[in-house]
Amino acid sequence: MRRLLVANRGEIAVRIIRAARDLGVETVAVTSQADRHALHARMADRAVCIGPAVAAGSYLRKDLLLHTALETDCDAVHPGYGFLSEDAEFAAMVEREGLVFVGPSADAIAEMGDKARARDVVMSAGIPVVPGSDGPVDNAEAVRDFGSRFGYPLLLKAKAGGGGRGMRVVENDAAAAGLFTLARTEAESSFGDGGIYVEKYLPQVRHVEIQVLADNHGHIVYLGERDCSIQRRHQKILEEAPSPAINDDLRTAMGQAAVAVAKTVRYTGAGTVEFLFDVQTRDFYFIETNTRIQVEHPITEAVAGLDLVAWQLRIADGEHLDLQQSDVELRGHAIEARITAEDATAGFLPRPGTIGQFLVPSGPGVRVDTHCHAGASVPPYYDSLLAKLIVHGRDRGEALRRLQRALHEFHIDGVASTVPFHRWLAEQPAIVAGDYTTAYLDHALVTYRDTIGEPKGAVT
Ligand code: MV4
Repeated sequence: MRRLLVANRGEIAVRIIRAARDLGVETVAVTSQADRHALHARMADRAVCIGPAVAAGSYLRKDLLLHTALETDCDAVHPGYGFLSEDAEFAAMVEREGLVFVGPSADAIAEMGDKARARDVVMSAGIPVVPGSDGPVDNAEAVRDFGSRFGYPLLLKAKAGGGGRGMRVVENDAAAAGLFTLARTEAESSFGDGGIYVEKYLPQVRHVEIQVLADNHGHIVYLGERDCSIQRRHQKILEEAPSPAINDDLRTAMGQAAVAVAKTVRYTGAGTVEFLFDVQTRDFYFIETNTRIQVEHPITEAVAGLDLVAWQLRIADGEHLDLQQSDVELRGHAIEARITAEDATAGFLPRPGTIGQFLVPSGPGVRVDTHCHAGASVPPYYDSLLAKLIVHGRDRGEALRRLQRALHEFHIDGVASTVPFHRWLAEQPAIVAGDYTTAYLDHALVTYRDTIGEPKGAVT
């Protein structure tokens, strides 16, 4: 691989350019009109402006991306995360033009992209899934049947969804019809596919995902887990590796299950198998597989001592994994805080604009992945991620102290940021104790609003 098209923007584009450069691979960046002076455009060997600010006219334009890759004589395309990273058609288009798509095959993406089908495939491999419907359901009657068999609450999920998009909790029979219609129409408009499947809703769970790495020669390893339970409206806020709730036996069992899932679709590249961990029963259940590099990959890099993006490129270039499962050694503890341009004192409203001061933390065990700098513009067209603060320590206590230190060194003004919110969160007893579930943050946000005295009527 000599030259790589980076089909993304922001911090992940910067991240991919760095990994490529470390491997001696040249990079071509693409930008929208709004990103012409962005850091990723300045860092790449070449930058091509491909369209207007709106993603639909630029970063999502498969034809323009492919044309640019061919025009600049690239050998491969890295999609990053979001945008086209899990678009099987784009992967197929890239491969059809003789370029390498840095990710799994289009078939693997398609198979894991249908969340209902993924459940069936995984269930047939003997891996535990949440009790749920066999494939999509056609009407509310089927939902009520399921409710009478398995009990409420239930969760309606879009088969073309994922990441919590299009999920609806059904509390009882009476609510089934309305919510089914709502979920179906939302899925139809959001994903062009109204298919809905049903699962038993597990309220007291942790969201624990396993990182897998597979080469094109049949070698697969798992690299431990990440606990991503601290989410607001399915946007992850804080992630950590390892999970405070998982011991070695569970880690091995979930890791082996994740490798088995990867094998069902002959997975290649970096992938993440998501589970729910029921803290009461200590059972885990497969929920979905993400066929892309994830935002939170740096905490796995910190504890495993690997460069996952470099491995994506090396695997795409045909390299063999040079490590067996027995070589994988997870050391210490890492935590990531996602810093976004949102005002946590006003219901996390996005507040784009121009960055003024941008003082970044550093020192032992501190990493900041960002595309931002003083004077940079934060456009309103894309997600509001400003930076990822990743800390690593010998144990969870040291990682937490480092997180608190680094957050107090971090200063951003000119745009709103969630740094003040993260300073507060990092000191909350449940976070300090590592004792939280997916239900934690919604309640904690009520406390936060009281703490800062936000007007009660504000958008939550
Ligand atoms: C669930 C669940 C509970 N029960 N499925 C959220 C995103 C996607 N990865 C799957 N997710 C969940 N699926 C069942 N059957 C809980 C989550 C979940 C969650 C749900 C509500 C609020 C925050 C959450 C954070 C992580 C996972």
